[in-house]
Amino acid sequence: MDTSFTNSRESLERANRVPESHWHGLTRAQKFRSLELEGFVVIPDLLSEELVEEIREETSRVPTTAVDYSEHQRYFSDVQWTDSPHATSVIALPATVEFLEELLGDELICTSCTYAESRPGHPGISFHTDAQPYGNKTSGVLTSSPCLVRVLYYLDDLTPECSPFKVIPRSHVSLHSDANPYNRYLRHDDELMVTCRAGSAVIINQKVFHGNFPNYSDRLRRMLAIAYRPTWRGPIDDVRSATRRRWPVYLRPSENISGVSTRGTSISICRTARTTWRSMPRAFRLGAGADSGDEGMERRDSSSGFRRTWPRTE
Ligand SMILES: O=C(O)CCC(=O)C(=O)O
Ligand SMILES: [Fe+2]
Repeated sequence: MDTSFTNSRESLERANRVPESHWHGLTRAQKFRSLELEGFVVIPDLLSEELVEEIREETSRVPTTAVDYSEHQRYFSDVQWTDSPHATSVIALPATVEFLEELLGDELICTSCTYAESRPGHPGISFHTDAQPYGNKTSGVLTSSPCLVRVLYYLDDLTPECSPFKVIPRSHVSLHSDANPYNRYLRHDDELMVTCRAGSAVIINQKVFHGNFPNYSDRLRRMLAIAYRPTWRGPIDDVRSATRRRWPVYLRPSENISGVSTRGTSISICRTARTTWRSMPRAFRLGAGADSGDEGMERRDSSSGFRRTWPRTE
């Protein structure tokens, strides 16, 4: 029985990789299809280099906490309550908000804004889902909405050695008990390795099994993760509205949520967010346009040597 809890360096070379060029030039419909059917999509170059640099600077000041399994994987929740205007502005990033509003057909509620650091020596995050089934309270009531997407903005280049993202496409639609959201896996025959440049984002359905590979590089790998749900699909319990906080002009506490809970707050993005955002300094704006080109890709099944194409064409 293989009881290793990290992916070996050699195994990374055999990983099924999605060529970065695949994500450039996808139409919006193809992006929706990827997110809905495969459970994830990569949107390249959403944040400009200047904005990424500002966010790195702001998040270098937040007090991260290590996870129980490694000193090298660290988190800080609720970035929006710190003095981090650039990082907070990303919650209302027009390109993402427009994309998600169309995807979900509703106004958005932001349910979390988290910073994560995978330092050199990080062993990787095993496959898991961010979905918390009804009744589970370990991650707080906000993760209990049955319809949640997370936008994982990468602040450093993801390369095979520097904790690339990993995902099991379509795992979010499985009805099998293997897809029990409490399961964890180190590897899976259908897993994909996803690399991308700093400033790009991976958007996931919270139910898809995903994680990251180890950081065998000598550099930091940082991420700003922002979760959203459509307004109508609330969590299982009331959420406290954060009325006594100071709010940036483009955000406001959610008005449709009342009552008290022990944890968390929700944030609505004002209808005017996009115009306000556009009048912000240049550094806040989108990065340069992405290259186009929609190349197919090949993947190698590491166990059999059998080559398949991805994405699937059926
Ligand atoms: O670091 C990543 O790419 C994924 C992180 C993740 O899965 C999480 O924080 O829940
Ligand atoms: Fe996750």
